[in-house]
Amino acid sequence: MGIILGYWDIRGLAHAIRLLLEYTETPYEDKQYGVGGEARKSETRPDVIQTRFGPLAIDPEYDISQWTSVKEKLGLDFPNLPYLIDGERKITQSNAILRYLARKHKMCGETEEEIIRIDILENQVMDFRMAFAKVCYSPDFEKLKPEYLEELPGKLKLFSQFLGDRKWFAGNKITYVDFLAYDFLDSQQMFEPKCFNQYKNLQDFLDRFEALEKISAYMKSSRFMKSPVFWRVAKWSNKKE
Ligand SMILES: N[C@@H](CCC(=O)N[C@@H](CS)C(=O)NCC(=O)O)C(=O)O
Repeated sequence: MGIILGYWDIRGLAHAIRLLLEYTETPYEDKQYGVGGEARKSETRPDVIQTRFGPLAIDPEYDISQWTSVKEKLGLDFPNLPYLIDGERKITQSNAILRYLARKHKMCGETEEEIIRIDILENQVMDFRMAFAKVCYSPDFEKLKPEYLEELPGKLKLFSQFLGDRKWFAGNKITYVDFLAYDFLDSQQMFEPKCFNQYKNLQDFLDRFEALEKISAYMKSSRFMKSPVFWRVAKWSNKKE
């Protein structure tokens, strides 16, 4: 049985994983859970799901039963999305999934310096994307957006300095954190198209990543999902564009 990646039918935390699966030419089933628009039928289904930026209240008009009806039945230690099932191996936590795939392809860094850089960037990207998601899911989105945009150049400057003149974030060899960084930086460019004008090395990094043979082929395929980045309750990129 091949690998199954389970996630909502959005880009979200699955994007970097899907990109890595494609880059490594790993056969996989992209199991996507949709959200229905019909009224809820079950009284027992929870109204709130826990997300990485806290509990997310689900409007009663949304039907998330495609996921909740199987959530506890998959044999996952900590049932969540995304999950990856590879035979007997059942993994949740997006970064654990990325590391699992990356270990198979020696994409976790080799030297101590590379590994430190990977550890830093993995966690830094998660912090930044959580801050971004909080803004995009907030009912105060219109108020928070200008503040976020004001702080964005400062955040990107740190990425730009960290990358320096390296080809990839850890060094000369591509590693799984490049997939995380690509996903986050690309979403920032979608949010603010001019954001890399003063950070040429970040723009070059995005271009280099997209020019990778397998990535470029994936981006041209019908499997590729540029958007929605977020769930339909978000205030930005909540539908396919
Ligand atoms: N730390 C986890 C966060 C997972 C998470 O928050 N998943 C959200 C979507 S981004 C979800 O809807 N999970 C389904 C659930 O809580 O039932 C990870 O990195 O995988």
